[in-house]
Amino acid sequence: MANLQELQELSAQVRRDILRMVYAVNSGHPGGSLGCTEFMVALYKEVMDYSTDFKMDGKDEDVFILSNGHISPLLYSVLARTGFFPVSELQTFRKLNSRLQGHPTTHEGLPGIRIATGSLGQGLSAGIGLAIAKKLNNDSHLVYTLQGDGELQEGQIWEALMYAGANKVDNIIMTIDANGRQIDGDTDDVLNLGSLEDKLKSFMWDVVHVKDGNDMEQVLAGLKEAKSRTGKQKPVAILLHTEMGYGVDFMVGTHEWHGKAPNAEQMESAMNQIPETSLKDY
Ligand SMILES: Cc1ncc(C[n+]2csc(CCOP(=O)(O)OP(=O)(O)O)c2C)c(N)n1
Ligand SMILES: [Mg+2]
Repeated sequence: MANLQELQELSAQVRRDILRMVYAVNSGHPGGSLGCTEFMVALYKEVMDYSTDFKMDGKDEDVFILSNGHISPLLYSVLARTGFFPVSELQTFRKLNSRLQGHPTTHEGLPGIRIATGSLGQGLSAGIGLAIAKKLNNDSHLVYTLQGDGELQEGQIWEALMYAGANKVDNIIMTIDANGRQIDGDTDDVLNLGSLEDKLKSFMWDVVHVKDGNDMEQVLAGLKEAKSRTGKQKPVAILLHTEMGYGVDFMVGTHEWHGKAPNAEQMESAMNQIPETSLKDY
């Protein structure tokens, strides 16, 4: 178990990784990656039970699916820094023949990746299938997924939500990155999602709120609460309220950094705002 300060230090180093990866190739998605950093660090450092000796079938361990695959820089950094592959491999992000493609893929064999994601809307269905397989195998571990809020506009999500609720798939925890933003603007303007809590409850899901998804203590408490609600005949959702671009002053308050790399001047400013930690840059 890491203490709060260690988790915050790792979060800072992960944020540097995200920015350095995206800047190096002048492409990628910093906004959502920075916003979900506390969540992913908490999940992999404190919550999930898994082995870094990677097995594709995920049997007898907790599994995670990044359904909003565009925030791959965050996943790659956390996987590397929890021991799935060398941290130095982060420098291959988005390069030809790299195992770290722009969106996670499986055929390059990167440890920690069990499904190709990035075509939005699919990860929840796969997660529900995995959760049902766990029940059939008498495997009491959990399945975790992360969805973007804009991603929820995909029709397949609602079919999956309906299925899991009706079939009492109570060993899955789906987290929604409720940042209120997506590629083209605010979710309220692009396609208003209404009350997600009401919608989820009407689909027979249990709902946990994390008011500030960039506050490590709140994220840890929310994940703990969600875990305690599994096994009770309902799938569990976490509404994680985050800030897109969190940690870099000019990246917050807008959707503009959803999928854009900083220029040299902006990068210098961002790096000054998040100094290198004792964990060291890759
Ligand atoms: C099926 C599909 N349609 C469109 C896209 C293009 N796309 C990539 S990210 C994105 C916006 C997603 O919004 P959200 O899930 O809220 O992610 P955030 O911008 O908050 O990171 C879109 C439309 C895609 N990847 N897959
Ligand atoms: Mg969003």
